[in-house]
Amino acid sequence: MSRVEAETPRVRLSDYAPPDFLVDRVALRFRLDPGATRVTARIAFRPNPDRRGAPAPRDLLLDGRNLVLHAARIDGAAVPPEALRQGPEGLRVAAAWLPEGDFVWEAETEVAPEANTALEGLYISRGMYCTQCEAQGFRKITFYPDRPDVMAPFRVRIEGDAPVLLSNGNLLGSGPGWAEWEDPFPKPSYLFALVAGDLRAVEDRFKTRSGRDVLLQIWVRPGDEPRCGYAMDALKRAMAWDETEYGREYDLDRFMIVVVDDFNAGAMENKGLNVFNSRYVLASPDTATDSDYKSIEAIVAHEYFHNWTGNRITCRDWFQLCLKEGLTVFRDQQFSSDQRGAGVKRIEDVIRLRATQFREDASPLAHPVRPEEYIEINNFYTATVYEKGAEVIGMLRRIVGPETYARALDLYFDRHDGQACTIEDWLRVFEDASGRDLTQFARWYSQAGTPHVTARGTWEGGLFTLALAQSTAPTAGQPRKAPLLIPVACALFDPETGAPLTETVLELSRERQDFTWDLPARPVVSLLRGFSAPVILSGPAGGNGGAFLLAHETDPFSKWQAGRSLALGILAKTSADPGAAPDPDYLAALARVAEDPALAPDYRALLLDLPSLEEAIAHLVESGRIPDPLALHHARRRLEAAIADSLGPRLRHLYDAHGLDGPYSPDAAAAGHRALRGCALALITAQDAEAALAATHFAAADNMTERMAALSLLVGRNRAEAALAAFRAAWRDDRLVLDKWFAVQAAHSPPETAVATVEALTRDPDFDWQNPNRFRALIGTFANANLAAFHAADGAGYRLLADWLIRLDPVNPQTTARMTSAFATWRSFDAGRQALIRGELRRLGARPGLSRDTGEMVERLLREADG
Ligand code: B3K
Ligand code: ZN
Repeated sequence: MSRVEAETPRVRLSDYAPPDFLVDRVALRFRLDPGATRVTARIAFRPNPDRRGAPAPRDLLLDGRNLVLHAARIDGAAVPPEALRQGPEGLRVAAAWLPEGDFVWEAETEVAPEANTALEGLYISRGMYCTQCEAQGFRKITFYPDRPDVMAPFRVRIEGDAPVLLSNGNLLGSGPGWAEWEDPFPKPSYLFALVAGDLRAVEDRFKTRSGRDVLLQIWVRPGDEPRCGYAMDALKRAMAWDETEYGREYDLDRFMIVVVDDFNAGAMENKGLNVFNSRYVLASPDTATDSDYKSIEAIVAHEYFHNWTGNRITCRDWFQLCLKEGLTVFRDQQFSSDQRGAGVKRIEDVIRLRATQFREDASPLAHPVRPEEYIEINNFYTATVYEKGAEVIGMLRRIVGPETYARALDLYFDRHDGQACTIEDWLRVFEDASGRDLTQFARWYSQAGTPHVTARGTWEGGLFTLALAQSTAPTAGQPRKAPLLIPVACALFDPETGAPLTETVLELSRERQDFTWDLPARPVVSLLRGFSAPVILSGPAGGNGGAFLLAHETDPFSKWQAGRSLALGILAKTSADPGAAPDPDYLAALARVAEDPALAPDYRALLLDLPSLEEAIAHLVESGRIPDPLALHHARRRLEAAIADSLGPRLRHLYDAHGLDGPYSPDAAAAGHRALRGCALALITAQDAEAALAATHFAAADNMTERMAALSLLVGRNRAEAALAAFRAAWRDDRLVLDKWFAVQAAHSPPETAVATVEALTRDPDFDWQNPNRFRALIGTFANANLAAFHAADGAGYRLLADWLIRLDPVNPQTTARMTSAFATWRSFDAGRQALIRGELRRLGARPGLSRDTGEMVERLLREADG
């Protein structure tokens, strides 16, 4: 069956073939109407010279879904019906009807944006027209070779009643009811965008270093203008940073961001016209938390950075997604690290990597950074492609060094500007810049699963030997794994003085490898400093678990990891044995760091923060045990209380010392004080006698960060009734804040009552479940952030999620499919829970008319168990 005829084709990397036809230019005309928008597309095609040898005849295959075709012409002449074959996936124009060389295809199609609840293609969000084309939404707008290796300049005319009509590129002209745009840079269709509505612009300007004056606009609904300041500031900082750090300048006369309320993703990097989920732009001290501000900065930068890594140089096919996403995440991490401090940023990135990507790698959803097949590509916008993709680049930079990395990137931009590229192109640039053979390193892109590295140290006769070994467990479709090239940053410490004796990066390339040093005494070893590779480290010499390292390590990540490992060990032990006392060395070390003025407040907050339940579960699973989420939840509570006991009055001192006077500022330093104070508050109120402080804190808070910190504690301690009512009354009309009101209850309600609370909230008149932000705030937060409740032994949590996925799937397959991943870890639990989850997955999978997005996810989730 051909691509356009098959219902659910499985697409394989190995089947890649270049397009038969290239596009020289595209002209689109939209006549907007909610129920019947007319799209006229004029597309200049040219046979691809690279396909000259390919077997004839070459039909013209155009992707297209849910389109009504009104007219089709080639070089101005109507195409007869017998020349066309339309299927659910597109249109085939028989080769016999095509001219020999270049030709212009013209089609008039009709779509119904108001009926488009999937939020892919052209849709309407609260009265505003909006598009989302990545990965394959353009085919829901017009017939087109909707693949990223077909790049063309676009000209767009929009006609409609809306006062503001926007598309990519530079504005050619506008008048009442129309506007014309031109994007001179050849781009793939997934970067096309159109927005129309009653919008207002917040404007600023940026002068590039070569002197180009760029108009910056953030388009919002009337009334939201005062909440764009931070995003605009972040944008200007990102533009300047990309010039100084990567030598990349902006290339159009204007850069626009549009804010929409209904959006499946966080944001989208359409050329010159980024579209953002409102939660990643709109912020004021009263409505956004420090963590919201941090995300806004990172995502605004990420989408802007795509202009070079993604748009100017794009992906040849969707298997190469990490080429743009891994690199752009790496770049946004570097940016945030420069803006806010490297140590804390690295730790936050590792926490996220472990919670999302390690979790995925340990599940039936494991796939390589460059996947090899898919049914629905939207299912592969994953932590593996994004976060592990970024880690792979970080390792590459470590291996070749920062100077060579910079030269390789210059070469990448010079060599590939305007092209659609592959991972092979990317790695070749590094080979050329460094002179190294990266054949083994390339396995990071093709081999799924998180490697386990074990370490053993022996000291004998003045010789210290570190024996490292690596292995990666089988994953779906990959029963046997080859050794990877793993950079292991390492330091050896003098056990007496605590001073580092040596600091180096070991390259572990074989299954087992010894490294030796002449040393007069046995050193203390710290491995994986800076988290130099995305691996799970264990073993006596490599556990980084000692109070010694918590005291003496100078690498911020490894110092933090030392404390984290101790905490995880305690949780594992005390969840199985509730009477066991936490390790006094750990408590003593924590008391020291809590008060160490040499450590920045945000870093101290991370040191004091306990591992999440998710992390504690993963730790047990990694060491071959079956986790009991509820027991771990209680163990975590007991450990909080024990820390509070042990720190005693120091906590109150921290709480008082880190209160800030004056107006709220979202900068990292101020946020650090709030984070440390929030940590102290959580520990203080872990003691029943002090619980009232949370209510006092809530009442006194003059910003959303402190308000939410207190509210989550009150909800967790079942004392939130009054605060929740006050919060809701104050923010009734603010959608983003109301999302927080739903989310805080979903995340923090105690396990005994959470399912009932969430069920009651689904009946709340403000539970607008078709809005992805609201659905994620309640259902997604419950399933991903309240694990003790979600994993309730009677299966009520699982049933609740499955019921809502069944309801959402026909409306919004993408958001549904994504949320099935809450079930990903199901095989880690006991037989009872496994049977319950399997039952829910089968119930979901058996729904008549299930979307291909969700169908593929359910199939992958069940595959190992059901063969
Ligand atoms: N490239 C978009 C993600 C699109 C999601 C498609 N399902 C945002 C980003 O990564 O920058
Ligand atoms: Zn991206």
